[in-house]
Amino acid sequence: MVIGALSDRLGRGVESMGAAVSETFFEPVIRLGVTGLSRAGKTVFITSLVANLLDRGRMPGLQAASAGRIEAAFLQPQPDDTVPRFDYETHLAAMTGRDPHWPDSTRAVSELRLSLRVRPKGLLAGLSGPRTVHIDIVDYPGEWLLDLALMDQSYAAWSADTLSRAETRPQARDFRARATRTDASARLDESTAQALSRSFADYLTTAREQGFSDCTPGRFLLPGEMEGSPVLTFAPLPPGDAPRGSLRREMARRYEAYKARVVKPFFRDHFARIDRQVVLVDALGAIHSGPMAVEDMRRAMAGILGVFRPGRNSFLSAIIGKRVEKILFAATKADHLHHTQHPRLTAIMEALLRDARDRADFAGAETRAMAIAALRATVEESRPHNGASLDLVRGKLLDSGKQAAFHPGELPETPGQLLDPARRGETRWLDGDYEVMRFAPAEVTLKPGEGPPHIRLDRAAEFLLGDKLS
Ligand SMILES: Nc1nc2c(ncn2[C@@H]2O[C@H](COP(=O)(O)OP(=O)(O)OP(=O)(O)O)[C@@H](O)[C@H]2O)c(=O)[nH]1
Ligand SMILES: [Mg+2]
Repeated sequence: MVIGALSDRLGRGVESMGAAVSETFFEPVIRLGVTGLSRAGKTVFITSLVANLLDRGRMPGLQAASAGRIEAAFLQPQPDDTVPRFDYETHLAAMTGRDPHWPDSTRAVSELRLSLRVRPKGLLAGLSGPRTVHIDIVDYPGEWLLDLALMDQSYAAWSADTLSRAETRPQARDFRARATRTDASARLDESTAQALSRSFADYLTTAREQGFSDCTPGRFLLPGEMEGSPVLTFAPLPPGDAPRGSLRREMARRYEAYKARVVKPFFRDHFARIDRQVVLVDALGAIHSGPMAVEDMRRAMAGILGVFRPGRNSFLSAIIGKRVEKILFAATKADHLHHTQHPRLTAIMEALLRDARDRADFAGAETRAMAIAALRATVEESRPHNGASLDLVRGKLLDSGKQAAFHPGELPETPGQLLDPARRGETRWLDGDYEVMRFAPAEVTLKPGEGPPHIRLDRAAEFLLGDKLS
C-alpha cells in the first residue's frame, strides 16, 4: 500500500512537472472535468459548449469571445491515447440535425481536445502574438466520485456501513434476507456469490431509481465492460468467521480488488489531473420527485464537493499534485422555466452549495452556482389568465411530439421553503407541485457563426475558462 502510494506520487510528480514546463514555455492546457449523476445533462452540455466555442455568435458572456480576441477554434487529437474520444459529431448531429433528438446515454469516461488561438489582452497584446490554449474536456459519471469513500474502508467496515444503511430502505428487503440466510463462512460456491451480488446490485439500482444517491459502489449501477467480472461480483456480509476458501474471505478479496483495479485507476488516471470542474445537477427533476429526492441531492452535493478536498482522504492526497481551481455547480434544463423564475432556481442552487461547503468543511477552490440550459428546447410566452398574465414555456413534447405551452408551477421565493421541508423528512410538498415536461430539442437553423441556442452557457464558460483566455 505504501509502495503503491509512493509510486503513484512519483508518477504524478513527473507528469505535473511535464505539464508545468509546457505551460510556461509552450501552450497552456486546461483539463475541464464535466460530471453529474446519470441523466444530469453531461453529454448535451459538452456538445453544446464545444459547438458554441467553435462558433461564438451566441457567447457574449465569454469576454474573450465578445472582445474578438479568439482568432480561431478547432478540434484536435486528444493527448490520451487510451481514453475513448467524446463523440462530438454524432451528438451534435442528433441535437441539431433534421428531426432533432437527444443523444444516447453514455456510460464511461471520454475526452475531447478543443484548442483556441487567443490574442492576449492589454499591454501583452503588443508584445506577444496570439497563443494557443488547449482545453481537454473529460466526461465522467458522477457515480464514480462517490466511490472515494471506499478507499479508506476495510471490507468489514464497509459491510457494516452498507448493511446499516440498507436496514431502513425497503428496496433492500430481498437482499437483506438473502445475506442473513447465507452461511458466509462455508466454502465459496460461485453461484451463491453471484446470486448475492445480483441481489445487491438490484437493490442499489431500485434505490437509485427512487431517488437515493448514496448507492455505492458506483460501478454496480454502471458496470460497462466490467459487467459479470469478479471485481463486480461481491456484496456486503454480516460479521463472522472468514476461513481460507470461504465465501466471506473471497468477498473481501473482491472488494479489495474493486478498490485497487477500479476505483484507484479512475482517480489516478482521470480525476487527479483535473484543473476545473463542472458538476451538473438535475435540480428541477429532484424538485419534481419531491422532498426526499431534494434532501438526497443536498447530501450528494456535499459528498461530491468533499471529494475535491483531498486532504481528508489519505489515498487521494497522495496522488493529487495540484488542486482543482474552480468548481461550478450548475442546475441544468433551466429552459423548462420562464426566465422570470431563473433567479429562484439559482438561489436554490446557491443555498445547496453553501450547505455543501459547510458540510464538507470546504476551502480552496473557487465555487459558483448557476442555472443553465445547454440546449434551449423551449420558447417563452405569456397568456392572460384570471385577469393576470401567466408566464409559460412552449416546446415540442417528447412523448407525443405535439407542441404545448406549459406552466411548471412557481418556485418558492426563498430556497428555505423547499429545503426546510426536505430536511425535516417530509414526503410530499404541501404548498404546490412542480411539474416537469420532457421536451424534444427544437428544430433550429443555425446561422453561420452561431452555435446551438442555450441559456447562460457563455457565463458558465467565462467562470470556468475566462481567466485562462486573457
Ligand atoms: N430541455 C432540456 N433538456 C435537457 C437539456 N440537457 C439535457 N436535457 C435532458 O436530459 C437528458 C439527459 O441528458 P444527457 O446530456 O444525455 O445526460 P447525461 O448526464 O450525459 O446522461 P448519461 O449519459 O445517461 O449519464 C436529455 O436526454 C434531455 O432529455 C437542456 O439543456 N434542456
Ligand atoms: Mg452522457
